[in-house]
Amino acid sequence: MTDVTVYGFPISTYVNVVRLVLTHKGVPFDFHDLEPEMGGPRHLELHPFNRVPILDHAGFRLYETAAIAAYVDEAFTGPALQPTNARERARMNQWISSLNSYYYPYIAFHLSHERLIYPALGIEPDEKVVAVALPKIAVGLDVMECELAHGGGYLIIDRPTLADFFMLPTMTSLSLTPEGQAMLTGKPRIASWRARMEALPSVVQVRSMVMPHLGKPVEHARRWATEHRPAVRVS
Ligand SMILES: N[C@@H](CCC(=O)N[C@@H](CS)C(=O)NCC(=O)O)C(=O)O
Repeated sequence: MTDVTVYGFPISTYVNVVRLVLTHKGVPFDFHDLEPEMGGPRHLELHPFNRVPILDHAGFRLYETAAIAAYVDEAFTGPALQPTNARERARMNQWISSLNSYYYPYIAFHLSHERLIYPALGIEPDEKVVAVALPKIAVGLDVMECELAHGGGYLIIDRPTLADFFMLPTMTSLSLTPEGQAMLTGKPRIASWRARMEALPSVVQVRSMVMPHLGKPVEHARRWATEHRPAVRVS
């Protein structure tokens, strides 16, 4: 029995951040697959901005991954995932904000949608969108490779924090594209960090939930091609 439910679709990057955080904290939860209801009245009642994930804890509903992750860390026992030191906590929040602003948009919305999501639906990739993303992704990887020199094997301290769990699904998504594989070559600290993260029992458990869905078409994503495909400027 559990009073925690995560709503989302199975391969969603942000949904998997929440599943990782809950699993690492040892919090049992149900997963409600919203794929058939995405954009419909039931989904919009849960999330007025038409996104996922949504968390329900005993009737307390929350959306926005950063809010959910901090709530889960504070509302449940299990390993603390936010440093108490003000500077370390600030760095963790800097990573979460950077993921939202500089990594996820170019890696997910640009590269992974064009290379993985649209082709699985028979939609032609837009090479201009990919071309715009690649230099932005390269900057992000350089920053991460450099920052990993200072931590104790993880992004902030010598154990995983929310920052590591925010970054992992997006970096995995990158590694599934040919361009991502090429860009990740020659980034030894990122490779060690990914190997360390992948060895965590919580990550192994969540990965087994996601694997059966990889490569399968995400039907509601057909709408993304017209609704929120990045507009690129051709110079
Ligand atoms: N700011 C939101 C972003 C969530 C988000 O963009 N989720 C994606 C999946 S990874 C989504 O809902 N996509 C569905 C859609 O755009 O139709 C958060 O942090 O939770």
